[in-house]
Amino acid sequence: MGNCNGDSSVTTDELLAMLRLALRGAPPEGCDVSHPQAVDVAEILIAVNHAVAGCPGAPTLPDLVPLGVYPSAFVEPPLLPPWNAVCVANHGGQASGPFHAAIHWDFAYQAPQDQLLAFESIAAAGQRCLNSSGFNYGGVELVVDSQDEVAERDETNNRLTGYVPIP
Ligand SMILES: [Ca+2]
Ligand SMILES: [Ca+2]
Repeated sequence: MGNCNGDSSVTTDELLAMLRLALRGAPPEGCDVSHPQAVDVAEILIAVNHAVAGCPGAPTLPDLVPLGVYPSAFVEPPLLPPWNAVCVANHGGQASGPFHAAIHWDFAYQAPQDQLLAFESIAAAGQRCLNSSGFNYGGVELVVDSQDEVAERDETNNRLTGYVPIP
């Protein structure tokens, strides 16, 4: 809707062409209009929404989301050695490319500890678990793409806090 040249995006020019069509009833250049009389305000609003949000089916950015930190024996398939599995999903429409995830441990029994894990690319709608180095339990904060290497659809959902229990 409103996308005249098939490039999966709606430009201002295409919106203006729709407005002209609505006002004059004449199809704009470059548009294959199958219902020349039928452009109305509702259709223009849909086109405006597409211009703002992107057309349905258009390629979207990756979106990394932290799933959790678990004892490695609890993920499927289990990771060895039995340390902590750090699991991340990509809810976006494109592979993420490589990125880093930062883990901050808040222990009751020793000084806090920070770890940085290097992830390989995660496919669109995929997920991946990496083994951390060493087994820890306690409060944990996981931040995916902590070094801002991936442009994401949503940059606000990259942080998760949790607690890894003593197994
Ligand atoms: Ca994200
Ligand atoms: Ca990012």
